[in-house]
Amino acid sequence: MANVTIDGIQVSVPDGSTILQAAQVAGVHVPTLCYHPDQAIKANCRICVCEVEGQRLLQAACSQPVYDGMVIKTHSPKVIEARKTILELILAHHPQDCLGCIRNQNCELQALAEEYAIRDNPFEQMVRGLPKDTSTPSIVRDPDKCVLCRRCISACSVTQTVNALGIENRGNHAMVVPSLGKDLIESPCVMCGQCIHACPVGAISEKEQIDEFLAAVADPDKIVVTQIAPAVRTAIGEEVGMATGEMPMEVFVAGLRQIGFDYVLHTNFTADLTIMEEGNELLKRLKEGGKLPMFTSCSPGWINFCETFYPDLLEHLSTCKSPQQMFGALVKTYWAQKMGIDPSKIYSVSIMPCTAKKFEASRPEMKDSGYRDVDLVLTTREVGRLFRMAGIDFKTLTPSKFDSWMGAYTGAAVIFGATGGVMEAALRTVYEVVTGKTLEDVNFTFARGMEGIKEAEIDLDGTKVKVAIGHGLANARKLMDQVRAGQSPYHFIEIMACPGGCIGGGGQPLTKTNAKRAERIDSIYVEDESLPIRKSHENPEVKILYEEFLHEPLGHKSHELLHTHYHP
Ligand code: HC0
Repeated sequence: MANVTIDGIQVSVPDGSTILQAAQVAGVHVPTLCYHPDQAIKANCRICVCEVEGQRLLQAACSQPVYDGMVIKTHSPKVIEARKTILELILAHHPQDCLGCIRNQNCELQALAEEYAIRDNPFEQMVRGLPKDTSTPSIVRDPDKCVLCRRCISACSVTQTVNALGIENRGNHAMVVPSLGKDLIESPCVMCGQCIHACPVGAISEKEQIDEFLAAVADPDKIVVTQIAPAVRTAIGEEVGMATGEMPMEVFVAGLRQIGFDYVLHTNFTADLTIMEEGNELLKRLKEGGKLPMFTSCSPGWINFCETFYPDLLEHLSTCKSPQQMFGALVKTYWAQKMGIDPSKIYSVSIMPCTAKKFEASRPEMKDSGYRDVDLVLTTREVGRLFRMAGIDFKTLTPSKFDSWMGAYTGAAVIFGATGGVMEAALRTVYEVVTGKTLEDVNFTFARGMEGIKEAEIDLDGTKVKVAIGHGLANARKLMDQVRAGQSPYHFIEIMACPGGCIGGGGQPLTKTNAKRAERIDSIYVEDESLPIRKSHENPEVKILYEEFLHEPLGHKSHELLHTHYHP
């Protein structure tokens, strides 16, 4: 242990701790910018510099290890002057358009400028005037705003092993650029949006489509219908001043009606439907000798990753469309018929935790209903903005129920939002289908939690099925390399592109920590346990859908509307 003194406070910390870690133990705030709690230390911004007694040069708190007897000043006049100069230099290269920036009031650089009372910048403004990269349907890059912290590069290369971003040139000319091309669309970017969570400023953001939504709501010829992804409710409250998980579902629904949706339905309905189709597909492959292991196919960042890096393994993917796209295909066919609504008037908007969902909805083949199946995808953050714009007071809002025919859901659908949830939901159904017995304890706890790869062997009355779960694409890569090498022991693998699953999706309220992801996951399982039905095959509206329209899982209509193919 090392005994150190920080701003007069004595603390004892493990050997090898950094000044920043020791400051955290002492309860002393040291500002940071390039530092990210989930990433390796970069120490390139120098905002965290501190004064160490006996040393001439200021030291970066994020990288400098402490030693026994070290005396540190985190806010001496010399330190404050250095931090102000660093900030002024960064701001001299940064556009001063905070009012119109997507990160206004949620920007680490803006917060630092306020913290250090930066007013008149003595350095001349030298913004480069680089064009925005709007080449993907999901993510926008504004290179002028980049502060070169490299957090996006770390998220993309280490967390996701995608390597779509790199650094070009050195010194004043250094730039974060898409690899292999000029624009992001030419790079291997899978559009997961983890770089957005990592970015401290507005240099990378979702492709905001609030104006398209407002135009649709204002159009009297459009019937605006929404679906809400399983992971959204747990986090939407964070956008409007509530705690994680605090927003009750029916209050959320009431809020959506307030901002102009004509009908509020649920992706959870098609999550239950996915289990019916995917569970039966797995059983068919097990019985008839199809490609195994079978991979889940609902996370579009994961699909992009598989298509880009493992095109030789595409046949392992379930042919099921994601619940978002199953919903899109059904809302303009089955639901329109049932409601007596002209499908050409339906404007189908999904609310998703995911930036890659915007890309998925725009895939040319996603129009099996005869129309664009999903017209618009809004992220959780965009809906948060719409709620704030509408000035909704969620404390006084009268709760409202989902609309019929595609609004009912079970606990199994709710848990899709967390890593392991699709697997657990599938097992709840597959067990009962295979054994014909009632599953008394529906909790497959091996599937839960933030461990990168989880696995188990499930006994289905004598039939042993080996399953694995990976979240975050670095973990997916490990599982995929095993499959490619012919060494995978599994029959069924769930992959979600984002750490924690969809609760950590690129469109969720910004977060940097696994602690926040775990909190969202906890709230998902609380909701699951609170529901009267927790098995997908018991969803009453899904039963009606099969009776009246689809007739059977993997049947002709299902193949037409609910299944797809992938592109190498
Ligand atoms: Fe997900 Fe989904 S669970 S991918 O994470 O399967 O985004 O929440 O909407 O479609 O249902 C995201 C979340 C979904 C889909 C569902 C799946």
